[in-house]
Amino acid sequence: MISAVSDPFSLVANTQDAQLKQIGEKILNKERILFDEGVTLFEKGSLAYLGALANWVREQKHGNKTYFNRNFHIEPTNVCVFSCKFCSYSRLYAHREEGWELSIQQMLDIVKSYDGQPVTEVHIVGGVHPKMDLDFFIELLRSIKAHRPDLHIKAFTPVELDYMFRKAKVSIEEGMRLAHEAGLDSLPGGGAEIFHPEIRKQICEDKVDADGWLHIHKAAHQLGMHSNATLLYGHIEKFWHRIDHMERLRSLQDETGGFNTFIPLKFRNKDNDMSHIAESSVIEDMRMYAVSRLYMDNFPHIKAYWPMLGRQNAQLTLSFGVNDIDGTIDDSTKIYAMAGSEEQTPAMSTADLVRLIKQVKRQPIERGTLYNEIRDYTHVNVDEPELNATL
Ligand code: V47
Ligand code: SF4
Repeated sequence: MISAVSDPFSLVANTQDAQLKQIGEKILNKERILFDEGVTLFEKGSLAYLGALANWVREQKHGNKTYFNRNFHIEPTNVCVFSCKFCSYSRLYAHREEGWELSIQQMLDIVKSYDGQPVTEVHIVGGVHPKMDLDFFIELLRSIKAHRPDLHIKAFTPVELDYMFRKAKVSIEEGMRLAHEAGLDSLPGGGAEIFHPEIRKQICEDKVDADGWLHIHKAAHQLGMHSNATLLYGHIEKFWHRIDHMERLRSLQDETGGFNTFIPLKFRNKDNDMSHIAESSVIEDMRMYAVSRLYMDNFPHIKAYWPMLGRQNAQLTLSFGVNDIDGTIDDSTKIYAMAGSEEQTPAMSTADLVRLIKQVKRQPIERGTLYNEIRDYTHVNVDEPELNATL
C-alpha cells in the first residue's frame, strides 16, 4: 500500500497523550468513535496522527482506488429568495436583472451539447427562484430523460426541494415521489452547511433547517434513491458543531444506508457577507478531511471537490482519507469561481484527472454516480497521442 504518512500502529503505540492513544486504538480495532472523541481528535490530533489513521482506514476500505466521474453541471438560475451570508453566487430576487434564469429549452440545449460525449451524470443545482416551481422542474426532468435516458440526473438540494414542495402544497414524501417518477435519480449533498441552529441562524437563517434537510434525504432513501451530504467548514463554527453535524448524518445513515458520499466544503471568502473571515489553512483542511474519514465510519466515500480546493490540495487529500475527487465538470459551475477559488474555469479532461491521481501513486477509476466501476485507468497510458485525443 502507498502511504505519504507514517505507520499508524507505531504512531498510536508511541503517542504520549492517553486520550488520543485510546481513540487511536479504537480506530485500529475498527470500533466506532463517539462524539467527544471526535471533538478530541479536532482539538488535539496532529496532522501526522490524524493523517496516518485516516489513510489507514481509507486503504482498508478502498486500497489505492480513487474515483472520478465524467459530469457537467447545469445551474438553472442564480436568482435566490434566500440570503445565506456565505453565498457569493446568488442575486436577490429584487436584483434579478444581475442574474440569469435558464428556460427548459436552454437547459435541454446544454444537455444536447454533450450528445455523443461519454458523460454519465448531470448535476443540477442553483438558486431558489420563485417562478421555477415543481411543475417547471418536473418538465425539465422529463425532457432530459426523454432525450438521454441513460444520463444520471443528480439534482436539487433540500433547500430547493423544500421550497418547491411548500409552494405546490405537497408533502415531502409525495413531492419526492413525483420528482423521482419524472427522472430524478439521486440528490447531491448541498444545502447542509452546519446543522446546529446556533450557527445556522447566523449564516443561513431563512432556509430549510436541519430536520427538514434530513427529512428530505430520508424520503429519497426510502424511495431507493441515493444521496450525498456536505458540511461547510472553516468559518464561525466550532469543532463540536462539525461533529454535531456529522453525528446527525451518521445516525440517519445507520437508519437508511442511503448516503454514498460525504463532502467537506471549505468556506471561500470572496465577495460575500462573510468576507472578513479568513479562510482555513491547508493544514486545517487536511485535518478536516481526516476527521471526516474517521468519524463517518458508515459513509463509504469521502470526496474532495477539486473546483473548490484547487487541484494540488485535492491531490493532497488523497493521503488524508479521501477516495473520490468528483468529475470533469467542464467549466459548467460558477459557485466556487465566484466565491474566490483559484479554479476560475473549472474543467479537467479525463486524461488530466487520471494524471492527477497517478502522480500521487493512486489508482484512477472512472465511476458512475452510484460508484459502479466504468474503467480502471491503472494501465492506460493517457499520454499516448491517439488515445489522449479521445479522453
Ligand atoms: O450548499 C456556497 C456551498 C454548496 C460557498 O453532491 C460554498 O456531489 C464554500 O453541495 N464557500 C453547493 N462553499 C455545492 C454542493 C456540491 C458540490 C459538489 C458536489 C456535490 C455532490 C455537491 O456550495 C452549498 C454551500 O455549502 N457554498 N457558497 C462559499 N462561499
Ligand atoms: Fe440561495 Fe443557495 Fe446562495 Fe443560499 S447558498 S443564497 S440558498 S443560492
